This record gives sequence, C-alpha cells and structure tokens, in this order.
Amino acid sequence: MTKSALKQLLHGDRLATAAGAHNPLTAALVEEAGFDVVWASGLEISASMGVPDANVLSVTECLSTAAAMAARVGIPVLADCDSGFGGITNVIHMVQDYEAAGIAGVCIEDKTFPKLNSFVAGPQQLVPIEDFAGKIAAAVASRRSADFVVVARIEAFIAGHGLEEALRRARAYELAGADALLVHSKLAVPDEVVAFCDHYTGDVPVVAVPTTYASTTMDELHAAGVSLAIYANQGLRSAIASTRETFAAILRHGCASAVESRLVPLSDVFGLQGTARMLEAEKRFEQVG
Ligand code: SPV
Ligand code: MG
Repeated sequence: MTKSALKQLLHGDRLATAAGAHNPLTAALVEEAGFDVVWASGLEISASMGVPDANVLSVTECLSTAAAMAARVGIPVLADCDSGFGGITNVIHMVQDYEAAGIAGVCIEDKTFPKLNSFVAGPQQLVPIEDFAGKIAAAVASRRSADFVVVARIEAFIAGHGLEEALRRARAYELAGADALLVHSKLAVPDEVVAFCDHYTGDVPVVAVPTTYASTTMDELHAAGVSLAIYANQGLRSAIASTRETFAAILRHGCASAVESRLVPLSDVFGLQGTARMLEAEKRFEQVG
C-alpha cells in the first residue's frame, strides 16, 4: 500500500478501521489482525516508555517510533502528533519530517502545548480557533505530496464545550485545509459524535475514537457518518492485563509451566521478527560469491 491509501480509506464506501500501536511489533499485530491503518498512539508510545501522555517525550522520540512502525508494516501509519509539539514552526518541521519518514499522515489536536491525555480528570485547555486553524494551514502548506494526510482533532467536547463550538471549529479547520476531522468524546455513549455528524455540513471525512463508548458498533459508527474508527489503546491495555496475569502466575506457582498454555510459542515471536526471511536471505546471498 502507498501513502495515498490513507486518503482513499478516508473517502471509501465502508468504515475504515485503525488500531493503536507503540512499536513495530504491535504495529505488525495491527496489520495482521486486519485493521486498515496503524494509529501511532501518543498514549501508547508514552505509556510504553513509562511516562505520562503529556508531551514528556520529544518529537524526535515520537517520530522515530512512528517511522520504525511505518518501516515494518505495509498499511498506512497515521501518527498522533498531540498538539503539534509546539507552535507553527514546530508543526512545519514536524510535517516535513513525518512525511519524509514514510508516515501516511499526522493528527494534531486543538489543545495547548504541553497537552494532557483527554481522559485524565481535570480541565483541558483549548487554543483559540484561529491559532489552531493556522497550524492546520501550516501543516497542509508544508507537505510535499497532497497524499500526506492532515487530520484536525477537535477537543471541544473533551474540554466541556457543546456542539456549536465543535461545529465552529470543524468549519474553521476544514477551511484551513484539513483532510479529516477527528471529533473526540469521553462520554460512555456516542451521542456527541453522532450529533456532530448529524449537524456537520462540510465535506471532510469524520474520524472517531470509540474508547469510552466502546459498545457502539462499527456499523453504528458508519451509519452515523464516521469514516474512520480508531481503536486507540485496546492493544496496550490487553497487553498490560495479560502480562500482569502471567507474571503473577509465575510467582504464585513457582515456575512458568502454569502459564505456558496461554503464551504464544517462540516460533510465533520468531515469525513476527522475520527470522525465516532473514535465514532465507542469508542462504541466498551467501551463495553469490
Ligand atoms: C492516543 O491514542 O494517544 C489518543 C487517543 O490521542 S486518546 O488517548 O483517546 O486521547
Ligand atoms: Mg494521543
């Protein structure tokens, strides 16, 4: 798949799906499972480094992780770039670097820098509409190819504003050239996202992250008008649950045999690492000389 695949997926007839990843291995699992897109999740990447999702990691760390994922998978990688790692100049360099690294697109959100994960309790700070529209325009103007996707993420609902504010921001970001609008919500029901889709009259595809409204189905999201659903952190959370159980069981039983039946065999790990491919290449090229 090429980079333009992400744009095609956003404009396709069916709901496109993405899942969160934090390294090339988890990106490979996203691809293997059959998702269309890897979401290089800021939450997952920062959690995997044991730090808060609050711009503690630098743009260089986030970029190198997303680039390593893009190098490993054949499906597009959409990189979560928080609020753009600073101001307009940061956004310009960010877009150039992410595009050069083979990443299919970036998503930036209309929060202040440093950002705070949307689900952390407490106030969330938005930047003025014009400021963020400027960042979107800068991102769009800085890409080399129109295939590189710029997603504008609206945090109005997360920050406690209503539909009018979300729609006002949607119009401004669309006008600034956004390729898609991610409308985020932390409700346990999809009502904000559905209301947004019902009242949004623009032309840009809508992206949703059904983390808290987890029982909303893909069919329901598609019927509401969502083009891309991002399952942003379920992989990480299942890994934490499973690793915890495994480690506790080893200590409880005093040996690892008790957990063996629920582990993947090492051959599975070797497969994900491309070991057979490596051995085959060594055999082929050793005989050249
Ligand atoms: C992420 O995966 O880092 C996201 C989605 O931005 S959320 O955590 O829901 O904010
Ligand atoms: Mg994030």
